[in-house]
Amino acid sequence: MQKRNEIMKRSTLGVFLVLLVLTASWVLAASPPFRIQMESWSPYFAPVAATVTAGSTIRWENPTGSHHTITHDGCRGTGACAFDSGAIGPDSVFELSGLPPGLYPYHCTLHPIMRGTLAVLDARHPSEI
Ligand SMILES: [Cu+2]
Repeated sequence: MQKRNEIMKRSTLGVFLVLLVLTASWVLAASPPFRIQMESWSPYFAPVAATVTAGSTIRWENPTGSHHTITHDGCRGTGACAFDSGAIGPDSVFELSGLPPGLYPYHCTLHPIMRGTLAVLDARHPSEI
């Protein structure tokens, strides 16, 4: 009887742990995207310097009346091009996820005066970029 109670306790703990992991992964998967708003006036992105942790989804929203792009600065030279949205129309969004930790300056190819920076931090080492 003693042994049976022990088995019951362990299996209850096991079920609890499985439920905990499932709940945690659901919460993480359901976390809302980090939002960056495009604007028609300086500094053109709000926030213009954004910081997120790796694994986050970043969503650029275009409430302006013009098309814009979200283009990593590496795309215009010989560097590595991390992302390039193509034209994002009015009232449209561009979502990005899965970026490795790093610093990503970006611009709009249609209006090169529009410039922003995205910092993706390693969640385990948030002080390093
Ligand atoms: Cu633009």
